[in-house]
Amino acid sequence: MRGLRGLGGIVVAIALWGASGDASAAVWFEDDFNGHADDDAVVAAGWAIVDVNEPIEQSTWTITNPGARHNPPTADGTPSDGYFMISDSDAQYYSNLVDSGMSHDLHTPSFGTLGAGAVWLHADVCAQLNNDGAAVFDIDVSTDGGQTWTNAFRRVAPGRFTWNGATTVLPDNTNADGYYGRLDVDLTGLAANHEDVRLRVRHFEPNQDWWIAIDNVLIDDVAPPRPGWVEVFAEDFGDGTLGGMTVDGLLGERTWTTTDPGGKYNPGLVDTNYVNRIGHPEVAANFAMIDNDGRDFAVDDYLMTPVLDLSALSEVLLGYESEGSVPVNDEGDAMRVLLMRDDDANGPDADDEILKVVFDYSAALFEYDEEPFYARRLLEVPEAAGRDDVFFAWHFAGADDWYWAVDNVAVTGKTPTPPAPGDANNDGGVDAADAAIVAQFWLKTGGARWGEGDFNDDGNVDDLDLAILAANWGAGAGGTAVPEPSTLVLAAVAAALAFRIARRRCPLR
Ligand SMILES: [Ca+2]
Ligand SMILES: [Ca+2]
Ligand SMILES: [Ca+2]
Ligand SMILES: [Ca+2]
Repeated sequence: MRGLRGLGGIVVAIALWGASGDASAAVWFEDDFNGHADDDAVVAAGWAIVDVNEPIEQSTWTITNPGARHNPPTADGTPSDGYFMISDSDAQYYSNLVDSGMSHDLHTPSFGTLGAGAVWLHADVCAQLNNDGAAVFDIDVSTDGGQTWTNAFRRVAPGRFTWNGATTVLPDNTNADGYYGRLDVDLTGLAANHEDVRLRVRHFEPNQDWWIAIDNVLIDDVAPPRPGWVEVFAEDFGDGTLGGMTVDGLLGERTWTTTDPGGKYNPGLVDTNYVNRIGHPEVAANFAMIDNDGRDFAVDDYLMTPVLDLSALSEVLLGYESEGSVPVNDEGDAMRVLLMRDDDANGPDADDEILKVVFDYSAALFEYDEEPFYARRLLEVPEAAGRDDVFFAWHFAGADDWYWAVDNVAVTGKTPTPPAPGDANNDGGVDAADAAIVAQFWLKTGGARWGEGDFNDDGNVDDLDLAILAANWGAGAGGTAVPEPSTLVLAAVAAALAFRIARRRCPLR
């Protein structure tokens, strides 16, 4: 059990908070592949193309794009440019064996990270694994010249067990589904401060399972964006309704709903076209979903936030969880996230003006629409800052095109002047109301926001944030410290500790 950190922890926490977003980047390695004319040039640049355990498939990594795929998606889903690397299981005619260890690997050149405080991998990735396939997408790290490797990121085809009978590297509710878009992986714990670091990208045991494509590999010390400290809108569908969101479009039998009309959610279950990631392990399916699977008529429907007042914000960030398969078969198919303007001032509707396609899922896929992708996204939307007439929409159009599930929508932002550290509710003071917020979200891990008490921007609400709260108790509100701050700090700490103890009596969820 971790105890409260002492004064040293408080100092470290404040230093971490103050350091976010200002230092210049250290780049440890980068390659956009555009300078390599062929595979020999890729290898000459220090990359290694390695087939492990004598694969049957001919899915060796190559820059020649034998299946003529689109470039992998960048941060807004649109394709990257120039050359990229791909392991294409669908562009050849054989099948590897499950549990054989057969793998198609791509090793980066060796690079050093001495002095690194943080190491992040950023890359544009389409890992289309196949819903009923067996493929695994791994990113591993070695700091000993490739002698040993440790896994840093994993995705597993959801049908690897149920359809292919694999007994190793099994899919579960934390690793199933493919990945589509800019990928950010924190390698700090595995790769920081070493002389000789290599990554390997694995297409492990593909079984005629589409492909993995990667471009714009960048390894630096810059963390991806974090939510802003101003919480404008949040919806987790926790009460089983669409809550603050509305729907417009064709509004047929299968539009956006929280009722899981196709029965795609079973807690703990992983299968080919189920909701494998979002919601688990909740008993009820509390997310929004449009499910057109097996329904041979059109949907063209929008899930929309309210009109948002972002006029005081200099930065706007849209966060959401997404799981589904992309309709790409027919003209008019769409799966995209939009910034829209309520141009007729009557509230959000499907006919309002599209200001920006924030993320487009169909721009960089080749074909086929039943392979599920999962991501928790946080997208910067500068076009929304300063406006009071905009809303966000999730637009899905197609016919008999599987499903899209969306959860944990959060629109956050930043004001030109940040609030006092610890001011969770951004009301100008650090006080009992903020302590109550920290207590409410205590020990939340992954995806926590400032408005939930994550003051050091690491996505978690824990001792470090409590230390920041305590160190700034009474700050703000004109700079007037409340009387006897030490007493109130003790009260806040006691409240949080009591909450933690209560939580630990229950099984961790
Ligand atoms: Ca490129
Ligand atoms: Ca309108
Ligand atoms: Ca406050
Ligand atoms: Ca934190």
